[in-house]
Amino acid sequence: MSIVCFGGGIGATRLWRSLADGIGQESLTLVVNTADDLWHYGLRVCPDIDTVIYGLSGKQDVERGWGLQDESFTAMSSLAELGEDVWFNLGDRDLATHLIRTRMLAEGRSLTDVTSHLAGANGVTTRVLPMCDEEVSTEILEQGGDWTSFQEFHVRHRAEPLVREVRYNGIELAKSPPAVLEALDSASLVILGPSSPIASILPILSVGETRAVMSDSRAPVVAVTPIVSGTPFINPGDAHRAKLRERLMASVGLPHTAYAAASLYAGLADFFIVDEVDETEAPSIEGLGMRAVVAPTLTHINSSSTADLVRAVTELART
Ligand code: FO1
Repeated sequence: MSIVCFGGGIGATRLWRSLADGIGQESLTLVVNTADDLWHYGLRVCPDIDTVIYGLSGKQDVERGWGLQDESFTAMSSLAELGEDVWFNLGDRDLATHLIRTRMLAEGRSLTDVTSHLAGANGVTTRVLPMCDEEVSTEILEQGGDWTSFQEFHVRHRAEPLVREVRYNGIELAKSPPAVLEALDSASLVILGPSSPIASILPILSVGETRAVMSDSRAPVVAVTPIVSGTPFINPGDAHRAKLRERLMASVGLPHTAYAAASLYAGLADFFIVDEVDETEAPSIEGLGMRAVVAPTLTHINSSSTADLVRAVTELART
């Protein structure tokens, strides 16, 4: 069984780890959003790619949700001592990843090659592919403000401002990497992971012919809801990410509901996995032309549900 998974960082990685444990890392190909990426002090930082690699390697600081365990921020403190406005924190161990990536890109290697190297260096055998090798940057037009980079909106402004518009700068020049298209051709299942639809899934679907090839492939497409109503936030990061999702959904006139997320995948997803607490939305989701599958999706809150979610997903590969 070969499963191709589309997703962003933290939310998706929780499901990828469960799937890797359930069916084996070698059965998964992860296509990761790179529209969150940024240049920071001359280093190329790829938050979603690094979150996926760190998460699968077991080195991720799960509490923080990004970066590495046992991390220190000495370099950041030194920058602050020199009068810098430090708003985006790169840990001392995390810096090694960005130094290697920046050097390899400067040598002319593709982001696909760099990512494969970094996954291997971290002992990750799952294929981790960037959505494209070209630079794409999500930008946010804040209410009463200017166009802001995604990370400045998300981290510096804490996703507080209302959002008027979102754009993916450079998306028109982005091409679907051959490795992504080959993975889709041989997939027995495609999963749209529980990530922010607008910040993480739609950028991937907007690259080149990725969406068309996915539609034409015989593999069923399963979307896993990124939104579960009434979710207890186990850490401030989850509340922050929920606010980010909500602001971005509102920018396209959508409420922060499972049905609204499903509506963004109409015409593409064959199945939509909705959490048990939102079971009442299942009939309206089916009205979008996709089968609603009710399953526990908050595996990070009650890990006992992990096996049920993995089973629900993998059973769809056999349909
Ligand atoms: N998120 C924060 O809220 N504050 C940070 O200072 C921060 C730094 C950071 C550095 C590397 C990295 O890979 C991720 C980092 N993140 C930080 C998380 C990041 O904003 C998110 O992982 C995604 O971009 C949004 O899902």
